[in-house]
Amino acid sequence: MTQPPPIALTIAGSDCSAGAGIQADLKTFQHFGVHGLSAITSVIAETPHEVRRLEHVAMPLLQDQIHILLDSYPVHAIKTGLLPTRMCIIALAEILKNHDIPLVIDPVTIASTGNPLADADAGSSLCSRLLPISTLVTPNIPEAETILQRKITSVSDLESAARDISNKHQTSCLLKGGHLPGVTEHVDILWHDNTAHLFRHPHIDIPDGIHGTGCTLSSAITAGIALGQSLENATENAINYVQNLISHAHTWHHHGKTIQSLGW
Ligand code: PXL
Repeated sequence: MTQPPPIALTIAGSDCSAGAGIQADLKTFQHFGVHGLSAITSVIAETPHEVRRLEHVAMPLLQDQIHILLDSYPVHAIKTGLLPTRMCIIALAEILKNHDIPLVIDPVTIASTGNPLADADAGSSLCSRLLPISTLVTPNIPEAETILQRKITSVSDLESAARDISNKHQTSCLLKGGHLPGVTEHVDILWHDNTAHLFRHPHIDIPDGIHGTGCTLSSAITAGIALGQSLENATENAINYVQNLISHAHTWHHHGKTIQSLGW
């Protein structure tokens, strides 16, 4: 009899254009040979260029999606994407603290268009309730600046910020350096077990029409954890995967406009 694949659960928003959110997470799990499950927090009518409407799923329905999955499947790793409200974060923390499952948090609050997706007060609950029970948090620079309430402007700032987030919130931190201006090489820093691990990769221009790189990176790491990889190996594999998807991005022409996606 063949071994069944390990299972990963994503708890995130639905992006109908399927470049980010739940849809990106499930495609990523599939790529790595991990069986994906999903619990939807919000439904968003959007493309990479526009967020038109968003509605949050009622709390009992969100709770039941997670309860029925955790009752029924041996889940090996969980990731969270868009957690839009304080109540949603508190409810999730209450459920997850009773389970000993590795948890990866992508602290997303805005779409890549800049539109807010989460309530303004969600971030502080994420830090106080969810980060302390997580295995890894994966902020980009703006998200890390919000968590720490200070500016990050250099590679040495990146390292101290990853360390401080990790120490302050009792978790490991992968701080993505892609937003540092004027560099030809990017550095992502994983602060884990009191050590900085640096991942360097060449700058690739990310076209405006691409979204979902953050969702994809964190779900690829979650897949690696579900497969039993170390955090360092899972991170390295995930970064390579996302770099490859960016360099193979697709472009379509429709109604006189262009629309793009990662190169799934
Ligand atoms: O890229 C961040 C993100 C996360 N989750 C959902 C999204 C987006 C961006 O558009 O739609 C559901």
